[in-house]
Amino acid sequence: MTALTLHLHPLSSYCHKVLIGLYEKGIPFEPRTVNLGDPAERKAHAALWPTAKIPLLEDRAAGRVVPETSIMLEYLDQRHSGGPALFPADPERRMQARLWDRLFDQYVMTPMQRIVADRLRPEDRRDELNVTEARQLLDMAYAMAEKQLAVQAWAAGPDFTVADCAAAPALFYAHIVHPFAPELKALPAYFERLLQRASVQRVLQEARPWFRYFPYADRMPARFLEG
Ligand SMILES: N[C@@H](CCC(=O)N[C@@H](CS)C(=O)NCC(=O)O)C(=O)O
Repeated sequence: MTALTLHLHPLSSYCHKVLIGLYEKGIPFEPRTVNLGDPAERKAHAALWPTAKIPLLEDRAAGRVVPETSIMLEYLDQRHSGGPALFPADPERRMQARLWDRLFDQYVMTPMQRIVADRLRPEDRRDELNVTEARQLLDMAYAMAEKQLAVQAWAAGPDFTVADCAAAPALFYAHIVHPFAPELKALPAYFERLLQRASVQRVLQEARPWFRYFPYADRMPARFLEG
């Protein structure tokens, strides 16, 4: 048994972000599924860390709980030298990696989650303005990423970093709820590069049995449901 436990749900985009980092670096861990819809499980999870978000990393050997996906990846990167440096040693590169991690979380993951959450509401409680604003944010973020990826292979420079761990699940779900516009070229090409990573393929493969529960499963491209 490994000392690291990742509390997660197999469909969750933020869980995918940390799983990609763990697989990239080849770090052994025990996945533990949490059902936040179950009040008792939510209460037990909130007792570990008050935000009650998933994922949550528990390092029993160190006797600590590590919250927030970017911090979990930094914690893992500091302690495990295998695989790519998710937080590059060079200060400028590291800052760029942190920046693009933040940008993908806040301007792709967050509006994507707003659109998905709206679909889960009863029809008479849906908020069209909220969804329109989220779509505008995604258009802005796609255009910003398009410029960045026109000149480099990965989100924050020439190497795979924490920013790509954040980008992969964010773009995966976002491109289903809000497809890339046809004029975008570098961003879809980058997304295809992400899909070629063994870590990303593994995460999507493991999530496949759960995709039918995604509120926009009806729009999920067949290639993610087969194989
Ligand atoms: N800022 C947090 C966000 C985590 C997050 O939003 N997780 C979602 C799942 S993808 C969640 O726990 N949602 C359930 C809830 O908010 O009750 C992080 O980076 O760890």
